[in-house]
Formats: sequence, structure tokens, C-alpha cells
Amino acid sequence: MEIKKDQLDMKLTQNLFKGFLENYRDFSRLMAYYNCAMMEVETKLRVLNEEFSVVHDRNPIQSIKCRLKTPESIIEKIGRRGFEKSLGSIEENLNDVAGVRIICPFEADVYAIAASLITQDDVTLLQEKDYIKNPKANGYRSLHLIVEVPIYLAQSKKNIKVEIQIRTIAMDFWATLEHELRYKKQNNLSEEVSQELLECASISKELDRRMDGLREEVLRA
Ligand code: 0O2
Repeated sequence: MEIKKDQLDMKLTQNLFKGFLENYRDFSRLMAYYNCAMMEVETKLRVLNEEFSVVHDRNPIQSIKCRLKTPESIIEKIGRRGFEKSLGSIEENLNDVAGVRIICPFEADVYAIAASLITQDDVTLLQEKDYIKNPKANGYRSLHLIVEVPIYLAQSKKNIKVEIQIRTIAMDFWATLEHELRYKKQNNLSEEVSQELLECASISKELDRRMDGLREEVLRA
């Protein structure tokens, strides 16, 4: 009997999960919960953007990107970190199964959006990493929040974690290109390239500072 490509993909994924996840269907359900939580956060952000645009006549959010971690990547991470291989363990130990990235024009917008989001009644802030105030050694800048939001199911309510990255256009420009270069070299960038990237990060930081200055000047005028 001929096996169709979709059936083959399903078989491959199920094999990948053998001896790891007790039930592939339960795993799919968990992924659907993460997807719903991501949609909740995205809607909250779209509402905030809409309100800002009515009140202040501008949008503090330039774009929103959502991504769900792939099963391969979840398995790889849980293995690498030495966590128990179960659905409960994914929920407990992985913070970034659902990821939302928000790109803002100015640094002030990053903090304004973060503050408006985390003060909402049904958003619980679990962790904040401010790589803007404290950039990583390689120059990476971004504001990372791990939040928990409720999703309402037919019979119950579930709290789901979402990783939110908020950054400016300049921060995103650097991070996107750095990621591409690092990926090409399987994380092994030469000292020379790393140094050059650090310099580029410092230029992008200076660019943000100057654009913020211009913004203040324009607002004052
Ligand atoms: P992907 O494909 O973007 O998801 P955690 O993994 O959350 O338990 P960690 O590693 O301390 O703990 O998380 P951290 O520092 O908050 O960073 C996680 C994510 O931030 C990464 O996800 C990247 O998206 C981004 N990030 C962090 N450092 C860098 C960096 O130096 N360069 C770039 N370009 N992005 C970075 P993943 O899982 O690596 O990938």
C-alpha cells in the first residue's frame, strides 16, 4: 500500500516521540493550548496598539510575530536540560513553547507596552529579563517577559506560559542578522566576527539613543 506524504510525516513525528511522550494526542492538545495562549496575548497587544493609535495618533507596535516551538525543538531542549520527558515536565520546565515577539519603533514604546500588558488583571508576570538595561555579553538587547495567561476551555480554565520578547527595530535588525550568521556557523563564530558583531550592537544602541532624542525633540516642538 502506498503511504501518502502526510501519513509519512505523522509516522516520523510519532516515532520521534516513542518512549518520550505517553500520548501523541495529548501532546497535540497541549500544543493547541499554547497556541490559544499565544492568540490571547496577540489580541491583548492589538487592543493596546489600537487604543494608543486613537489616543496618541501613532502606533507603538510596528509588528507582532508569533511562533510555536516545534516538537523536535521541544524534545531537544528538554533532553539537553536533563528534565523529565513528560507533558507535565514541558509545562513546568519550558517557558518558551509559545513565543510572541513585538517590534516597536522606539525604546520608550518597549517599556510602555510591557507596563500596559503586565498590569492587566489576567496577566501574571513570572519572570522579567531586561537585556536592554543589561545587554548580553555578545551585545544582544531585548526585553524578555515570561507571563501566564488563562485560556477558557469548554469545561475548564487553564493557565499557560508565554514568552514575550519586546524590542526596537534596531534591536531586532541586529538580533535577526546575528542569529542568521550564528546559525550558519552552528554557533561557532570566530573571535573576529564576534567582536565585529559587538561593535554593530553598540552602533544599534547609539542609533536607538539618537532616535529617542529626535522623538523627544519632535514631541517638545
Ligand atoms: P528561538 O528559535 O528564537 O526560540 P530559556 O531558554 O528561556 O529557558 P535562556 O536561554 O536564558 O533560557 O533564555 P533567554 O536568554 O531569555 O533567551 C531565549 C531567546 O531569546 C532565544 O530563543 C532567542 O530567541 C533570544 N536570544 C537570546 N540570546 C540571543 C542572542 O544572543 N542572539 C539572538 N539573535 N537571540 C537571542 P532560542 O531558543 O535560542 O531560539
